[in-house]
Amino acid sequence: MTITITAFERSPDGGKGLARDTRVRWALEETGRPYDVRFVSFKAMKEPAHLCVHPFGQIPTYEEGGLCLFETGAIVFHLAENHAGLLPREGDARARAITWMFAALSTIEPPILELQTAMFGEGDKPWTKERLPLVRDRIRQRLGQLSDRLGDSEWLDGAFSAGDLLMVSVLLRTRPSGILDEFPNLAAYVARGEARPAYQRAFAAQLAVNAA
Ligand SMILES: N[C@@H](CCC(=O)N[C@@H](CS)C(=O)NCC(=O)O)C(=O)O
Repeated sequence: MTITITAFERSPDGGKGLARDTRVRWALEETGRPYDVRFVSFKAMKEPAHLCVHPFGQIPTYEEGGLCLFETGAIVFHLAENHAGLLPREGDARARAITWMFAALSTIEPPILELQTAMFGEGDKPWTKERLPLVRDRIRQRLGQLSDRLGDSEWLDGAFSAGDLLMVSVLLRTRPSGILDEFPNLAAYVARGEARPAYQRAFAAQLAVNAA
């Protein structure tokens, strides 16, 4: 069955791979699934045809036969559940890898998004100057805790998993702020993720569209 995802017609990051279709492309590449991409404009994302697939008018979405999914966590989980390569088979190890998926999206990503909102969405507000250091410190606190847990390990819990895929994807968003480089083991962890051939293919595919 053909898999179709949606992505920005033109990503605001110009192809740095920070738009969330990249993590879905990466999961598709890790699991060896071919896929098509339907590109949508910001305007089209808010129109009824797209809102049928994504109630919040965002990308990415995932369609396969009659199945329509949104939310990158759910899409990556769906792929990991149904194809080898992203979740351990053994029950406890699998549960721990899923825990890291949730940690990436519900503990690490929120303060990172807060910084983006503070800088780009509300950068002209009078409180921004005072707010930014607080938000940056909230990211530092979480990255410090993650750094302590990762230590010298290659991946978060044994072999590379969907937990690492989402964590690396989320951490990549801190790179422009410079905060990632304050934690050398996390910066190296992200670089290991980026070096994976599946990531390289995913990155190149989105770059080809956005750099064109
Ligand atoms: N929690 C959602 C977030 C999706 C999201 O924020 N997508 C962004 C692109 S990376 C988007 O569509 N932004 C445009 C908008 O919200 O209007 C997920 O993980 O899929």
